[in-house]
Order: sequence, then structure tokens, then C-alpha cells
Amino acid sequence: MVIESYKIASHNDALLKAHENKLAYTTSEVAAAESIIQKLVDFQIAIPSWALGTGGTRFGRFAGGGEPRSLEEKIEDVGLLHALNKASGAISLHIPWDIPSDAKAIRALAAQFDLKFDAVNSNTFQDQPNQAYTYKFGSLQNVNKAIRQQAIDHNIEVIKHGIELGSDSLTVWLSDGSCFPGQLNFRKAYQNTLESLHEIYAALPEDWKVFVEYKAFEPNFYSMTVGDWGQSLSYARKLGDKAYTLVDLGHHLPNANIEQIVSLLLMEEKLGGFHFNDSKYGDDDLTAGSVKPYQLFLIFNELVEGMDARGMNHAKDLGWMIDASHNVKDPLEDLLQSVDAIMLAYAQALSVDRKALEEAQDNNDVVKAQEILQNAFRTDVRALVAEARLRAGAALNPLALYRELKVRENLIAERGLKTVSTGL
Ligand code: LRH
Ligand code: MN
Repeated sequence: MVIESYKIASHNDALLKAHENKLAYTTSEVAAAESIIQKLVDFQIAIPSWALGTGGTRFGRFAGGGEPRSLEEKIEDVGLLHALNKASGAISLHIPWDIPSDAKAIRALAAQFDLKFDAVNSNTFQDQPNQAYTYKFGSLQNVNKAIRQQAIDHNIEVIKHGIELGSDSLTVWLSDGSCFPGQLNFRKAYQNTLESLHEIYAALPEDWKVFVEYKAFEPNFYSMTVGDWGQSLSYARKLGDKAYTLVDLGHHLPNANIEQIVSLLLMEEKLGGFHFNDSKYGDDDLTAGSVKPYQLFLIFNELVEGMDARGMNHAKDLGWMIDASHNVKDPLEDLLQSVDAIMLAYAQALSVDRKALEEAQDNNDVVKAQEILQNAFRTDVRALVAEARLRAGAALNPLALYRELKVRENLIAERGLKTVSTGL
């Protein structure tokens, strides 16, 4: 299904008057409104290829219908999102869930929807049908060198797919770890993992990056061999300049101060990118900003502060990706909400009066500092995000138009109710 631009134009025409009123008010409230709108237009968030179908848990999965049956249909669905918000201009593939059979054709199809390929993800947390060795006791950490080599070869294979697609980064998330005390020699597991990552690193093209994604627990429940930001930083430092850490918001222990971790990894010049989602308990992979919107704002507040301190390009210098799973929502509606929440948090962070905040901090005026931050968080910047969409040729209200056009109903009519897409 393709959304023609005239349908977006007539949707916007109906909302334009109300939008212009809100924009005029917001622009009168927010000093840097114009530069914020421009930054929002440039800001693109990659959509995970593994989150275009209905997710589930071990207790059940309730398919919603019309799910993409192939990589081609997944690219069409991301194309739909990008047509609606012009902020989802990249897709992040997971191998082998989405092996491009004909990379040239896949690349051409993506270009048709104005989509690029962001980081490619390897998968050594599941055993594939014709696999020689099992990853039951880990992959890069495994005590068995042949199993480590199998995992290394897979990652190098994934890099090859990425090169063909024009991607320039590899995300390595390892489910490796242990479930019981005594099961694992932590020192050997670390050294095996580092040695294996070095072999993968050596296969990276000159202009590529490798993101080492950490996670506190699941599927191992006693230790994870890349269990937190410190371990990921330790590997990234030892690997070299092309290695960075990746922050998945759901991969922290309860009450972790993620915005402080982000600030530190930025200062260490080892923050590579994000997997945005939200959670209340574990790695719940919920809609970004749906449970802890203030935390998402505080993370972007540290990102703007830290990136400007290093003169970084907000849109290009970090990997902005979503990693979510949809158990009860329409996957495309969920992703539209996540992109919107991320854009809002970014816009609020850009509206913070940095000079006044620094002054308050230098005067230990704790109350004033909080007032400045919360004033930004409490400022309704939705009109700025909508204006950025309007200028980019997208819909003023993507979710409303998605429903007006009965996109899900059309996809079900086209693909059927029982289709299942590869992924989580
Ligand atoms: C692990 C993770 C990782 C992906 C997977 C789909 O929890 O966040 O980024 O490989 O989800
Ligand atoms: Mn992730």
C-alpha cells in the first residue's frame, strides 16, 4: 500500500488553520522555535525490521493481521511510516530474520520509499536450522573455540550483507552469560568475547562502526557477558576507534540513571547510538515515552548538552533507532507513537534555556535549575514537531491519517489475517 501525497495534502488542509494558531502561540513561547523546527526536519529515526509484526511473550502472541510476509513488504511498511511522518527514513535489518535475497533490488525498493539502511544486527542468540553448533551456552564467550568461530563467521556474514545494502554499522547484542553462580568463569568469558570481537572488528570496512549493545539480564538471569555500560565501554575501548557502546533504554536495572550514563559515554566519545523504547519493569520493549516520558526528556537533555559541547551533528553523529515489540498495539501505530515521542523529547530538550541553566547550576540554585528544566518539559512543543512534518511533506497528524485511510484494514485485505512476519 502506498499513501499518495495528495491524500496527505488534503489531510493537512483540513488541519492547517488550527495548526497555524497553535504554531503562532508556541513560537511566541519558545525562543529558538525556528532553529528547533529545522533540526526536527533533519532528524531521522531508524525503524527495526523485526518490529513490524505483532510481538508476543512466552504466554502468548495475538496476531493483528496484515503483517508483512517478506523483507519487501517490511520495506513497504516502513515506507508507509516515512510517508506519514518523514522522520522514519531508515530501516535496521536483523540477520537472518531479514536476509536480502537480492541486495540490489532491495536497495532500489528502499530508495523508492526514500529509505536508507541503518545498522545491521547479527543474531547469535538463536540456533538456525542447519547450524553446526548450538549457542545454548553462548556464542562469542563460548568455551568451545569452534562455536566462537561460528559466531564470528556469522557476524562477518552480516557485515557483508550490510555493505551490499549501503549500511555503515553493525550492532552486536550478545545474549551470552550464565544462569547460575559457578556456571561461568567470568574472566575467560570476557577474554573469549573480546578476542572474538577483535576478529569481527578486523572485518569492518574503514568507514564502519560496531555498536556493542549491553543488557543487564534475559535470557540469562545470573550474569550477562556484556551486562552494563561499563562492560560495553571496556570492550569498545579495547577494540578501537570504530567500536562504540549502544544504549537500549530497556536494558538497565531498575532506577538506573540512564541520562547520566549517556552523559558519561558521550564524554568518553564512546556513545554510538540508541535503541529507543520504554519499560516499567524489565526489557518490556514498550512504546517510547509511554511510561517514563520525563526520563526520555532528561536523556535528550544530556544528549543536546553533551553533543553541543563536542560540536557534534545531532542528526548524523549518533545511531537513532527504535527497538520495540508490540503485544497489544497495531505495530505501525505503535511505531508512529514512538517516533512522535522521541521527536517531542528532542524538541523539548532543544528548548531548554542552556545559558540560564548553566548560571543556576554555577550558583547552586537548585530550585531555579529544576524550574528551567521542567519549564521545557512542560512546554507543549507538539506544534513545532507538526510544523517540521508539514515542511517535510508529511502529515500534520500521522496517526489520524493512518486511521482515516484505514491502512491496517487495507493491509489485511492485501495480505490476510493470519500472516506472520519474522522477528520477535
Ligand atoms: C535484545 C535486543 C537486541 C536485539 C533484540 C531484538 O533484547 O534489544 O537489540 O537484537 O532485542
Ligand atoms: Mn535492543
